Amino acid sequence: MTQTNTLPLPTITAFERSPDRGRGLARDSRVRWALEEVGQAYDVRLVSFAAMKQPAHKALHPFGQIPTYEENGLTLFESGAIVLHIAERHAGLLSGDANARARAIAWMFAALNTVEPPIIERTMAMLFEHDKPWYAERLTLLDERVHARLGELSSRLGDADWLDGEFSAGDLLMVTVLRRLESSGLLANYPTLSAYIARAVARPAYQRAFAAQLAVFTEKAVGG
Ligand code: GTB
Repeated sequence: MTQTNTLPLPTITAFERSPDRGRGLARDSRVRWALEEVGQAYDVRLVSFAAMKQPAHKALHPFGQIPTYEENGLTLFESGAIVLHIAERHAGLLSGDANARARAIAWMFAALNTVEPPIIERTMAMLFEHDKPWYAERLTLLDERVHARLGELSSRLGDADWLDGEFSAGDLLMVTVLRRLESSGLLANYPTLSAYIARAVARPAYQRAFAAQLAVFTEKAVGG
């Protein structure tokens, strides 16, 4: 008798109802995109805000958030670690050349450690501090910090398509981070970065990932 070894698909978690209303800004999107880039099928378990804080989910994610990733006995949290894991296990997101691979990983850290924090801080201020008397002054400061990073990133990218040679997991994370500014108007001064984002989101893998997360929102909006 022939035995077929069919491993279960990796399973990620995502918002049952994403507050971004299907704009693909929640961090499951970067994991979906990475899986699509490498051609790995996956399952999704949708979780409510309440369920995220329950022990069953906290056993997967100590901070009670999405995304998580489960695969054949391995459970991961932190979107950057999940994308790195996917990139290390499959071809397509990290170069075979050791130095190029190390540089791409540096860009992954840069996206999450250097570019994302001022963007998140600005978003948090807009959400939670807009009624404070010092809000306008603070927003100016936060805008300046974001502009500093965008200017530096734009200069480095120059007229290249991607941050370091071929498209990599570094570009994938950087673009998901930059996309969070799309409605802010701050990208308007950086045509180089806007073109970079446009190039990345035109990738078929991105389009599939975006459509998958949008389908969750549409289904929930229609189905209640
Ligand atoms: N560092 C972690 C990672 O990279 O995985 C951060 C994970 C995280 O912030 N998860 C968020 C979450 O679970 C969802 S992505 N939040 C629920 C909670 O903490 O209780 C962050 C996010 C949320 C909403 C939007 N949006 O509406 O535009 C965008 C991004």
